[in-house]
Amino acid sequence: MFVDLVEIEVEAGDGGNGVVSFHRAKNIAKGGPDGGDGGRGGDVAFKVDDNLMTLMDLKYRRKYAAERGADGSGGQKTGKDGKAVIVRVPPGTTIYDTQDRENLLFDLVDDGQQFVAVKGGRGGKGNVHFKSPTNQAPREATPGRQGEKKTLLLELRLIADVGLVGYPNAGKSTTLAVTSQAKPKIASYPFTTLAPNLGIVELGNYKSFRMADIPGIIEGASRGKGLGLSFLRHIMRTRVLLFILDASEPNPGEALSLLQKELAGFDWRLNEKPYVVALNKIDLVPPDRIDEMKISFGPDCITTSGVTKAGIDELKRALGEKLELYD
Ligand SMILES: Nc1nc2c(ncn2[C@@H]2O[C@H](COP(=O)(O)OP(=O)(O)OP(=O)(O)O)[C@@H](O)[C@H]2O)c(=O)[nH]1
Ligand SMILES: [Mg+2]
Repeated sequence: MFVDLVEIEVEAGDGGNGVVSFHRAKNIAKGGPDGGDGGRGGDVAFKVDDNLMTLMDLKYRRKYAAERGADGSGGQKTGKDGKAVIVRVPPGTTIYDTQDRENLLFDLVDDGQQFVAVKGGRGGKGNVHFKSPTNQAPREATPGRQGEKKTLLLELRLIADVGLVGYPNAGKSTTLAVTSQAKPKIASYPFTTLAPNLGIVELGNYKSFRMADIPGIIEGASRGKGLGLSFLRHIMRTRVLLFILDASEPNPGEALSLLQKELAGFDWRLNEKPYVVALNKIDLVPPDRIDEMKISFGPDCITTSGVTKAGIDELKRALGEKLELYD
């Protein structure tokens, strides 16, 4: 199952208490104060793990609480710090406070990157700290501070350079499959792809880019039709869009403007992104019609076939060039 949105509770550990204690020894009648401090509570942190692709694990466990710090003890012993909890998340996880959804707390991108979401409470002070010239036997110690608590919204936005956009059945997954090692499901019915796929497209000379395939979009998707537009969040951070149009359909030009309209309905910034158009399925189109379409779409349009692989190398090159141009 692909999970890209979860709400969870995180609770850092409270600090341990400082204690009141006095030094006791055989030949000392009244020893001085020796109550130690409490340990620090554990933090709850998030850490990027490149091997994860979804937030699924977090769907089944909604609460993460770290350990409390131990209380101090006599002999000026500080209590042990509470153990932290580290929650592993896929790259591209963005974290918001549910109380303030506009305010991005953190954007976790690189493998190993870590973010402390809630801090453990400080330990309290033992009575050893309260000794003064006028008070040699303080009976004062402070309790540990409370650990922070938050409810967080985690949203996954896949990290890719190029995002595939198109109507269902246009050949998006096929294009990903013939340009990368990815093996997405391909079938001759709409809405075959139900969750995003990622592939790495090799350009040679050690150059490559990441391409994301998402479910198809239909007219009215911004009003919830089909699978809706929520998957578009996965192409929000791509640098270039690749529109896949079915060239064997009567009006691919209209398909492009409808797609762009739906994108604008989700977030106008999507339409500001540079793009390349692939007129796909040209193996089903007579040559003179192909020439006609090439002229009307202009230079940023490549004619392709996922079946004969015509135009696929040219498409990879065009995407590579666009990415370099908008680096
Ligand atoms: N003739 C021909 N068929 C193609 C071409 N590309 C894809 N197809 C076929 O079109 C159908 C849909 O292909 P997909 O790659 O699953 O399309 P999609 O855009 O990912 O579809 P959804 O995931 O449903 O949105 C499959 O039967 C493919 O084999 C092509 O260039 N030529
Ligand atoms: Mg697909």
